[in-house]
Amino acid sequence: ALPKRLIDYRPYPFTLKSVGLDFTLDPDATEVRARLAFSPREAVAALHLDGEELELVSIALDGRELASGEYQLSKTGLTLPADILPARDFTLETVTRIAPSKNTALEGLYMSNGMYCTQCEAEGFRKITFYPDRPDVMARFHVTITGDQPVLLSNGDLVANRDGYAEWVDPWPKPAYLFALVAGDLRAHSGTFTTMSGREVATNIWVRPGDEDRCDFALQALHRSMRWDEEVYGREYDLDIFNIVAVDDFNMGAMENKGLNIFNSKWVLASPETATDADYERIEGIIAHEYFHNWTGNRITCRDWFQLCLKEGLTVYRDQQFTGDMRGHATKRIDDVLALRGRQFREDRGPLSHPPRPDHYREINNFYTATVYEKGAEIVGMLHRLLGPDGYRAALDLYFERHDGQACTIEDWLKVFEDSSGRDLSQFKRWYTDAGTPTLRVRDSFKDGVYTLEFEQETRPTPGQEEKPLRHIPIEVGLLNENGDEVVPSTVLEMTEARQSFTFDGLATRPVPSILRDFSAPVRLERDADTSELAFLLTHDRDPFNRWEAGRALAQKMLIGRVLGQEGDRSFSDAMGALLRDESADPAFRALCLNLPSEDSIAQALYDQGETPDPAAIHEAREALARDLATAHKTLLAEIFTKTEATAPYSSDPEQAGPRALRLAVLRLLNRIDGGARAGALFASAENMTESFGALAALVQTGQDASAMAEFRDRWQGDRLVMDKWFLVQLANCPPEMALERAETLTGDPLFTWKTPNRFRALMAGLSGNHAGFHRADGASYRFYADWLLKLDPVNPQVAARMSTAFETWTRYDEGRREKMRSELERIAAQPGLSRDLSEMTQRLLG
Ligand code: HT7
Ligand code: ZN
Repeated sequence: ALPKRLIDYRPYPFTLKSVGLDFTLDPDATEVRARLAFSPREAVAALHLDGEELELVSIALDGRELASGEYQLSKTGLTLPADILPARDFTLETVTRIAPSKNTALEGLYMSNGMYCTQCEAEGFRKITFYPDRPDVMARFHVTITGDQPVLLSNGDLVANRDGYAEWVDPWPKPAYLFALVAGDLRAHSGTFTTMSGREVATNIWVRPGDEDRCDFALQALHRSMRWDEEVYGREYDLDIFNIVAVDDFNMGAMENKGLNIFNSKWVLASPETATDADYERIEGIIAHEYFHNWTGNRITCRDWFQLCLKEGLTVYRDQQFTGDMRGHATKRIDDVLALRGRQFREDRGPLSHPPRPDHYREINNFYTATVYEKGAEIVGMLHRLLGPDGYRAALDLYFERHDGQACTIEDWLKVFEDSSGRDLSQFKRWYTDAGTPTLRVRDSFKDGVYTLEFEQETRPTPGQEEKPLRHIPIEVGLLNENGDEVVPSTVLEMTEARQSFTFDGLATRPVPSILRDFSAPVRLERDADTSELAFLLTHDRDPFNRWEAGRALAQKMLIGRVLGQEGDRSFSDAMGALLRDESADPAFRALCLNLPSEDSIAQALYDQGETPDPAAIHEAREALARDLATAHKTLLAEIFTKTEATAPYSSDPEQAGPRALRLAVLRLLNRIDGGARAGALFASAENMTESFGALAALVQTGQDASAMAEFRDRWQGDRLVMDKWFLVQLANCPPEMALERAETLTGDPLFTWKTPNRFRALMAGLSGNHAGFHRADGASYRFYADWLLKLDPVNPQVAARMSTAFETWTRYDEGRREKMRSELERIAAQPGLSRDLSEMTQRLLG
């Protein structure tokens, strides 16, 4: 199929005044009666409705049954020619039949553990009924559900409910991708929330029987999110009920359907015994994210799918702010930058690089990417930094006032910022339209009390974009004197030229610069800072992000030096020693500093420097550095390990989670020299999943984990979420030479229910997350992985396509590995009947 292009956008020629949907549920033959009330916007236009894999039972125009010659039915939809349509308002009524029990792709209406549920974003609604399935067609929905399930849910407010029948009316016009239906034997964990204007909202978390006692954290997180959106953005919830449903079979994390969010159960259910601190934080963040979509995504939606980052970038930015407010801004920023570099920079450096607002695609499901989400959020953060807090809030107020109820574009969004601030953002817009991560090179000089920072920006060509016009880059900078005092406080420099100098005068001595504070722009900063300067910043910088960044740069220097066979020095080890002794520093922050860069990020750094990464050498170097660090500080580390032992009952609050994170970071180091003794003891005594799983992960690293793994499996085999962890950790963390063999064995485990996305992802991400194990020189892991993608593709193309990104770095490596990955990709591409999803991915990966 030809790609869809942004420039081909045309408004839909009809408005849809109302939608009535009647569902009669049946696993093999659900009947959907749809009444669509249209009003023509253009004099003469054919009516096209999207529809896929639907059986059309009947069709009537204004009550008149149509004969088969009066319309055209194709694999992609239904068209009524202009000449049979009245020039006034009309109603089209169709009856279609679908088979939810046969829907393994989990798009449209499907079944999970006997429960009906839907996933309509991006283009799933067309698998439910014939409809203009595009986000700029917004309508009010009235839904009835007939079925023998005890709980029948849809969007909006419940207006009728009796045995086997429910009726839902959503007063807010919405695009079809926000439609949802759930039916099943579900239990609610319920609460109420009083909005800022005093309205009572019923809040429910719906789960399978038996899971009710793992919902309260999610419910409280929802209430915190609702309050936060009122306080920080002035946004109030707009229905009388807010439902969240947890399902086990789900292609992504969660979905923001109006008033009826559907979640992967992994991101709802939590108890101290089964969820880690990281899970708790993530659950809170995802609950917030989906809730925040109610305004940024639902009330104001996207005109077309090219504008996806309009809702996703903004909503990610909002959930990042929220988590920062709940749990601490410094550590949240570091986590977000780690994720951005680990996923988005990686994506941007390879064949899948694309702009946050792409201008063409074949399969939109392939564009729910780190670039759209995480880079999209960075762009919103840059706007916030450029305009300041008041300017940002004024722009957002105007956005909600001007565009409520509309389907918008990035142009609309930027215009709001321009109008409210009076600034010209035409150069800034390139962050949305251009792909690639700019490199920012810095040089400095000092003469007669004047300090000069000279910046140079460059962006490499990316697929389809050879020319790279200059970006508008906010660079937050502070200057420190030799005592560590801030002589120039944080200021935002705005770079718009290819080369640009900024001067600071009246300085007594040459300052130490702290550049790109708080990671003020998603760029790669290149600066030749020596190790003493980095150690100085790690100790003195007021900006916590740059303190951490200095430590990271030291670690990276050390690791790259080792891989390249250079002599190391003690600077990193000394700096970490100082940090370990600094009890005034936040434990969570110290934990982040102690975590060594991942093997994948070391490979990326080497590649960026023009070197060919050797996965085995990288693994060795990282292990050796961890061992050396542990040996150099073993007494101090052991003291911290003892001191951070919790005495209070478990809570996932940052006050407890921080020291726990430090304790586990310390454990991972000591584990390298104590033969797993501490990890074994902790595994035996742990009373919460954070420590139990942390200890297990450490044991896996030694390769001596067989009995712990068996014990863990015995205890948790009945718990699908904990078992996903079990599948993942034993592959991601094991010695690389064991990874493939373990993966092969695990695929034979009766608990490897590979059609369940969470389970498939756990195993495959475990293998691909073991950098040296996945990139074995003989290419055997590549073959195994590709075989499984091919097996999954006919069942669930979305997940297969998404998982193919394990190959996105193939151009980084040596000839041998490149050839092997290329030939696996070619083998996939040549598979007869390959899905559009996986076919687009392999073609883009091959370039
Ligand atoms: N907006 C939601 C995206 C989503 C999705 C997309 C494609 C296929 C399945 C999906 N499930 C959810 C989630 C979000 O960003 O909030
Ligand atoms: Zn989202």
